[in-house]
Amino acid sequence: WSRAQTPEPLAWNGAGTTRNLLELVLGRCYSYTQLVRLDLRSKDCPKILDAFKNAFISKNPCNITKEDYEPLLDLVNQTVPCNKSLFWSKSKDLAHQYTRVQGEMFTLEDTLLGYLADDLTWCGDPGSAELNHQSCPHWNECLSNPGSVFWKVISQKFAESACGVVQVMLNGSLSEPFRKSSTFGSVEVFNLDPRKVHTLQAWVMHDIGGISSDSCSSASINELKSIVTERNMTFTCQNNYRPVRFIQCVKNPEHPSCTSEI
Ligand code: N1C
Repeated sequence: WSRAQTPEPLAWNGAGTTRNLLELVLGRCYSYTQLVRLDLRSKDCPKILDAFKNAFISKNPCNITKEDYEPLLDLVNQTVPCNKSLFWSKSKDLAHQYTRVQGEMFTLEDTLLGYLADDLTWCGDPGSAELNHQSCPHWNECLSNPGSVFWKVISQKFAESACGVVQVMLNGSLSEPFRKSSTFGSVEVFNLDPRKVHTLQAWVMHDIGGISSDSCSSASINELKSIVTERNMTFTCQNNYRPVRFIQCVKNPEHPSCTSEI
């Protein structure tokens, strides 16, 4: 075989496709549908894997569109019960720890699509039907890459389908707990449907041991409040929502905020 018959894939600045990507996605699909959420046990995992692959295989990884993922979204088509959606921004680990213990609420990664892709990287190459394990576009190279488009489109669907009271966990240890450029600030807030969602409750969590401040009255949270109220939904905010604080306290049981009511 000469070199010319196995051309190098396009080179990008981001990490390449995760090793064993397809096995991981198929395994996660079986794990989710047969062990985690039995209400989805009739889903066809090999078909879901195929729709996932077809979204980006043999395509330029800077030209992926929302439409590329439509067949996958149509196959999965999962809804979250009203009052059970938990959005987050810059607080992923804590949000996941909370839903694991709480048991009834869903972050996007507690739905099948988010579960399949969490922490994975994937892209193909226009010149071949292979995955590119060498490199994938970094978001600063192009926004229409397989990962960014995927998270954007599934975040949009997740927000569109929310109903009742919805929650968002924000990171109060950052100077801007709410950022308009985040997925939560740019996609999710604007895709909540005010005819279905009447209230957005923000939980602003501060790291234990960091400086404690009243983030709910900060300029950043006020910006979120304006967006939500202008969209005809009620906004509420709590610093250090206690059920989530208890989870943080597992690692810091002696901290004053864990031993008293404050
Ligand atoms: O940009 P963010 O957070 O505000 O996005 C979080 C927000 C959540 O409410 C989720 O529903 O948007 C959804 N979401 C994910 O679930 C998700 N899992 C993994 C958005 N992005 C997600 N990722 C990856 O983390 C993805 O690569 C994206 O760029 C980051 C966003 O993290 P963030 O800035 O803390």
